[in-house]
Amino acid sequence: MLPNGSIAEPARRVLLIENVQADRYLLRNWLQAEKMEVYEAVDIITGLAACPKFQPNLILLELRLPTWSGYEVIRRLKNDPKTQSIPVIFIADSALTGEKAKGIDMGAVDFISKPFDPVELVARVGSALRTKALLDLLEQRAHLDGLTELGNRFALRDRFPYEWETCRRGENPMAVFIADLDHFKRINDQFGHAAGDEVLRQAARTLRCSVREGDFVARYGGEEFVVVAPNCDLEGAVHLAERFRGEIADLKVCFRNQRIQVTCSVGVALVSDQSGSDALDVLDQADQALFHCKDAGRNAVWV
Ligand code: GH3
Ligand code: MG
Ligand code: MG
Ligand code: MG
Repeated sequence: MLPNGSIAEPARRVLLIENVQADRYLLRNWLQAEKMEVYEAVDIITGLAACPKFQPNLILLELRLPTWSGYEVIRRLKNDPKTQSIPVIFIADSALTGEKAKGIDMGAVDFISKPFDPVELVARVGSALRTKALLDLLEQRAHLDGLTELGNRFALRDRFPYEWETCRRGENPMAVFIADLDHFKRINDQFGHAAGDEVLRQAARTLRCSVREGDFVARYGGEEFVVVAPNCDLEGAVHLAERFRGEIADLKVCFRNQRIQVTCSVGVALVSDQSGSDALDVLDQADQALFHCKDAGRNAVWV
């Protein structure tokens, strides 16, 4: 998003999968003339292999490829989490209306027909790229907490199972922390809600800077943050939790000439061989550990 609120120019990377050389040549030239970055692939295998590096914003796909049918390609693209959000425009035979309907039904956003009309091609590709940019922005916003710009619960819900599975497969431990600001209500009552917001922002920034690379921080609730730390054993978890606690306690938030101090309590749960329990159980364990901290007087860590 630009400062004036409008959407920035969408990224324009187009993966062109077309086995007919003459068509590929035409399409590439028209798209490049519109300042689009084009990656050409002669078949679907080469096309898919290029995706991780090229990161296309759109796939322009010939339906009549020799190996798999175009429908099979669309089905595979839409079933793979890594490619399913990339819009597909397919190249259809203008005589076959059933073909066009089927491609759209299977998840393609649009089609272009042969013989190509370059003006129409550029308009359809441009429109799909703008929609894709908007969807990406929405997706990003939907996973961000508006106040602290940390991930929100949706982000945590998406990330948690992935990290957990990765650690389990490698038989590595993982630690989950819930850090809850102590007596935060008093801060709001004493300094006002805007000051409370500033404390939340700075506490979030402190946590984000304090975690290791590869750890994940989310705002879990009002004044509660969750940290997911893959490859972290008991000793590492205690060390990290103490670091969070200490850095929040050292934080001095200046707001309208007032200095505000805050502490936090950190509940920790370890995931080692958690067969049978799920993500919610682990957060629940961290929450119970947090309860012990509060019970023991706050500004504390409990595993
Ligand atoms: P404890 O030590 O037991 O955690 O006490 P606490 O006061 O921190 O906890 P409590 O759950 O009683 O109160 C949390 C407060 O956080 C109440 C709520 O108004 C405040 N809060 C939640 N979200 C926000 C926010 O976005 N901004 C501000 N300023 N305050 C918030
Ligand atoms: Mg709380
Ligand atoms: Mg609290
Ligand atoms: Mg509370």
